[in-house]
Amino acid sequence: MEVIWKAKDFARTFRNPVLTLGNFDGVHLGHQRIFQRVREKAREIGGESIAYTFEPHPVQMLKPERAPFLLLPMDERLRLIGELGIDVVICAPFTPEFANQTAEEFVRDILHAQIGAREVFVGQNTTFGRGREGSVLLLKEMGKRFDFAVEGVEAVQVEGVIVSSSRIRRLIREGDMHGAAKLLGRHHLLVGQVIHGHGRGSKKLGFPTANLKTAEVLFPKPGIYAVWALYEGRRYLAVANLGWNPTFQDRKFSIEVHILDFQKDLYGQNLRVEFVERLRDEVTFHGPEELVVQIKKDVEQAKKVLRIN
Ligand code: RBF
Ligand code: MG
Repeated sequence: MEVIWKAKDFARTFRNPVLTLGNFDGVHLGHQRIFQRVREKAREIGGESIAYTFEPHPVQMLKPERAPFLLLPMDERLRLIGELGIDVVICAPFTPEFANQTAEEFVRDILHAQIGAREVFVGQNTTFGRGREGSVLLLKEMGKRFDFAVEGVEAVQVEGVIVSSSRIRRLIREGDMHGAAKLLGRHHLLVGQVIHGHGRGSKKLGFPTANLKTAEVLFPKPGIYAVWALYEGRRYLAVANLGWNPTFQDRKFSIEVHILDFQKDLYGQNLRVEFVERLRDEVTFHGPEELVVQIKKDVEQAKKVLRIN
């Protein structure tokens, strides 16, 4: 997959471009359906499939105080879009000037003049342009003028629930990882670099943990989780603790992962963590012995959960 980090004026021309437009935070089942339609149409007309997206997320620029924590950092979003078979992602720097374009200017100058879109697929509720004035309806009208076809793709429903990034965020904040996974079509993921913690896990408890430094994304509700740790293309059974280690009065929030049957030193390495199930709240124990008894139980429970997930 090719990534173009420019709003317009890219040198590249496209063959029969089939395009979609959006933020795609989470790359959830709804987005996946749109990408699938784009890919099918591109194959049908011998065109290139293109996703047009923005960085940073528009609300981060327009209303930073109201911006949600995102489900995925940009590089992960791109990786997932690539895995879904999209040929080109155009990632427009979302500047004040860019945000100030009217919806008509955006369609005329970028979708039509710059890209030469043949077909455009968007979610039914997509908005774009200054003040979010542009809609599917406007796209359809302008498509007649500039000779491209527009299709509003219906939202995906799972068990009667409409898949949306905001609903998924809510489930993750509540610790409902199975609920979130149903709408994402995959487990919620945190990616980070392993940094130095206290060294207490290995020395004092016999449960070494990799402490993660992540991008500013949405964290699941604090607590203990059964997780998959992904490292160098392999999946390992693991448990994670998101919290403050109250037993040791740490006060600082940390994300720690204990990988089962794993000895390697991971400092400085990148680790991906898939959250499968929340096991319990973090508890203040009377001392390390009590905590160790509980961690052993957590490990056993995580094994059960992960064997079937
Ligand atoms: N610390 C706590 O203070 N309370 C807990 O309930 C708790 N549960 C944990 C469960 C697991 C599976 C793991 C790996 C760690 C847990 N910890 C908990 C964190 C522990 O205090 C920490 O890993 C060590 O202090 C090293 O930083
Ligand atoms: Mg540690």
